[in-house]
Amino acid sequence: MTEYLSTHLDQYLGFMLKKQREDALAFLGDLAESKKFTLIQLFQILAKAQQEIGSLWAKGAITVADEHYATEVTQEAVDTLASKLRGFHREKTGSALLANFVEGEYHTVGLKMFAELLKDDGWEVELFSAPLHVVSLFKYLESAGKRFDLICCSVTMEFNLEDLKSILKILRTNIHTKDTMVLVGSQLFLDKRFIDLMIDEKTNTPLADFLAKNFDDGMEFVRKVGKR
Ligand code: B12
Repeated sequence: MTEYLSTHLDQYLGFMLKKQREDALAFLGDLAESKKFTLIQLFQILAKAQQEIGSLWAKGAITVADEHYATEVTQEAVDTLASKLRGFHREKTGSALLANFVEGEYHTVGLKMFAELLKDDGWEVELFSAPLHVVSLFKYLESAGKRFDLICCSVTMEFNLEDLKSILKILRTNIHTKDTMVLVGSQLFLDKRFIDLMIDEKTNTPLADFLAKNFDDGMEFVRKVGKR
């Protein structure tokens, strides 16, 4: 993150820690209206702020309630910023489904932000941040007669990786999804150990088409595969 962005990060964080929700949202609204920043840059500020909140919580410097407060503000900020900055696209880039497939995964802010980034890039997006069981997904695809060009999911907790791997194996073989591109995003992929785990050990093939450690990575991938 550039020094310029990190000053804004400190200010946003300051408002959240002082429980100044209105000021936090107004501050971000002004940044959006200045037209100096892209949506992805502003989301990077929010993501960094959330990660900082996590570190403060882990150190015992703030409470669980403080952390929940910050997350509520950030989720509201995602909607506010997206509605202020999203471009209009007559031509659709493609269709994407974003879902939290793992029942025990409660971290959903990254997926929500990525959904907005895709919309901003012209994708038709359906987001399911409450856990969506693959069986329900397949029933939905069948009854709606739908196919998506891209499926995105996210995982944060290491203990959810095995469940996610099983789900990706099912997506790879099911008639409704086997030809769909699959993108997984996670801060775990900052560590190569976790990237190496994301293969089907039986066939030695990757379980996803791309593993993103941040939004830039993810957008670079989707811009390559999107219908142009
Ligand atoms: C908010 C929060 C929660 C909230 C989540 C609410 C919600 N609706 O999401 C709640 C309270 C539920 C929660 C619970 C827990 N949490 Co928590 N949580 C956080 C916190 C503070 C912020 C998460 C967040 O909003 N990040 C902002 C997003 C944008 O960041 P991100 O998800 O990392 O996304 C980036 C990349 O991963 C990637 N990405 C993510 N998804 C996707 C998707 C796609 C498609 C793409 C392309 C990219 C992408 O791009 C993003 C930008 O770089 C983090 C701190 C942190 N470092 O993340 C801790 C953190 C993740 N939590 C942690 C822990 C320990 C827990 C609990 C176990 C606490 C407990 N004792 O109960 C539980 C586990 C719950 C579970 N089973 O999932 C630890 C995890 C440590 C670890 N790795 O083991 C962290 C790191 C805090 C800490 N420093 O210790 N948590």
